[in-house]
Amino acid sequence: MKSRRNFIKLSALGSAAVIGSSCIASEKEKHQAEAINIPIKITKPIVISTWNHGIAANAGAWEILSKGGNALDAVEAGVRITESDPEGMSVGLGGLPDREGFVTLDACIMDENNKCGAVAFLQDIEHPISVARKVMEDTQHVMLVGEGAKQFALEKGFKETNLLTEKSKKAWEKWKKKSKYQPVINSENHDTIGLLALDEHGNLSGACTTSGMAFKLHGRVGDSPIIGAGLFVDNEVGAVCATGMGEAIIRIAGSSIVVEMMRNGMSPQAACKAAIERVVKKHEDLTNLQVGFLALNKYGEVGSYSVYSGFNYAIQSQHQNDLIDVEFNREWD
Ligand code: SD4
Repeated sequence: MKSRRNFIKLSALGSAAVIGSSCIASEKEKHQAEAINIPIKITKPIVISTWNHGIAANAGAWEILSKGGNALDAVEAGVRITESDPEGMSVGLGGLPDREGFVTLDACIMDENNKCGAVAFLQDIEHPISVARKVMEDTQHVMLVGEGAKQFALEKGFKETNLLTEKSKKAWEKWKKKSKYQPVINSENHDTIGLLALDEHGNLSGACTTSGMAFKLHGRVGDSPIIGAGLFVDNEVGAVCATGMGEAIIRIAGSSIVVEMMRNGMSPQAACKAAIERVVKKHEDLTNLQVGFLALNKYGEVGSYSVYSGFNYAIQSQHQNDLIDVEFNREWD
């Protein structure tokens, strides 16, 4: 897939907002400005999310954010749209199954108070993100998995749903003929959805939800439900989500290190790039090893970087509604 460093304008909503590292001031300058009470330009509310399906998800989140709603409600509402889309074969309903033919889902959510909830290896429930939120709000735990997560969801009133669509079943049957165990990423330009929002009140939240790698081993869990890997939010600093080969993201505690790099003064763009450079450095064999990070800081500045070309994200604010191709370390052949 060839890279396009341009971005696609989805609608003209007035003057362009500042994107990525090219904006306003360094962290140090901002802190100095804050200390002497110089107002800092903050882009809020704003929502960003991974891949093409982020456009529809952002629109759902924007419904809430634009009316002064909170980031937590917005991130949940946004990714629920992707979870319900049977055409998306990497999230929720219609997700590609594991190699035994089971659709197993991973999701997590995190709010501005470092509260978080997650589910992993969850089956037959259309909205794992909402189950993750219930884990966060109604239990003393952070993560529930497998049968326990499903039982919890049913107790909370979620309905059992067959998530394996005819289209995904056919794709699995085709795959079974060769049964080549090769994780599939960057496929058809839509994958895990990670969505981050900064609301009008200046609070950040994030959500991440996926059916994981297509035709994975039964029981495999990726980075997406793991707080600090697939998602991390610190309201003092920023929010980060990841997409791509979950194992590589977990190995470097991906999203949390991007947040820490921003805490230490890096722009979202520089922090995502540095984390990708770490992924590259730590893996000898980069064949098919796509990883992308997407970051939003508390000033509403955005950054993103990936190992290979082909990753993009959607952004929506009062100033823009765009799909942006991400900078990368190398070309996808
Ligand atoms: C996983 N990170 O399960 C997910 C898959 C993904 O883009 O994000 N693909 O490893």
